[in-house]
Amino acid sequence: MGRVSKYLREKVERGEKLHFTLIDPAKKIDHSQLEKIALGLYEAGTDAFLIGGSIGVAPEDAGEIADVLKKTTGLPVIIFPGNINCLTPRADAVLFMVLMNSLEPYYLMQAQVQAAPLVRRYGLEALPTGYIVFYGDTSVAHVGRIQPIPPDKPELGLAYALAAEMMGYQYLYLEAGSGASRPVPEAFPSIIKKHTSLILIVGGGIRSPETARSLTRAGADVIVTGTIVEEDYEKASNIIRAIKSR
Ligand code: 1GP
Repeated sequence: MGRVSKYLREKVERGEKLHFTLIDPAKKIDHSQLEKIALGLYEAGTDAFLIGGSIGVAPEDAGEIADVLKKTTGLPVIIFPGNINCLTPRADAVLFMVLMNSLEPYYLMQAQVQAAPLVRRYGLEALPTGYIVFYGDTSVAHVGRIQPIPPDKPELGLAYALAAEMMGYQYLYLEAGSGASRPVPEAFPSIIKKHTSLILIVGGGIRSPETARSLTRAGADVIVTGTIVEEDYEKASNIIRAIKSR
């Protein structure tokens, strides 16, 4: 097992709830500000950084951000790729994802085929991840040509989760979409946690400690926040503390 996978799995197996801080390299943050944010969130207890975005990520920006985050905090930096342009050898690992509810063959297997030789060449640790996007009105939904998941059909989410587990993925990311007006419904992590042993990552539209805590109580192992970090990282720190205190 790779170093990042071991780090995450050990925490989950100890019963810890985790938080990932998402930084989108397309949204320019200057380095001193980034250092300040990274340090603040590290002190609040974030467990790793995700870097990536749906549109406009330049690999050199992703690389620079990875360097700053690693130097400032020493935490794992994991690429959360919208496409192969997000790959940089300066990160530690990559969520090696299949966008399971995409209607577009590129996101089902061609992006992965393009990415795999680079992931190997860059020495990135691949974290095998199923990725499901819920709502149709977000950038990721548009770019990924998704078939939305009906929010009142958790059994459909479970079917995706079972398929992911049967295909050997270790992580499942339930995504509302960055900046979504509502998070993933709790019934989804709840039913999936009961019936699979996937590490469950939940993100999109999480803006309050209460929402984060309800989702972890429902079964999420990892909460991701991005937009709130950009808006006011103190608010993100409160979310992290809520997740950790439970
Ligand atoms: C998006 O799940 C992440 O891919 C985070 O979403 O920006 O809404 O926090 P937010």
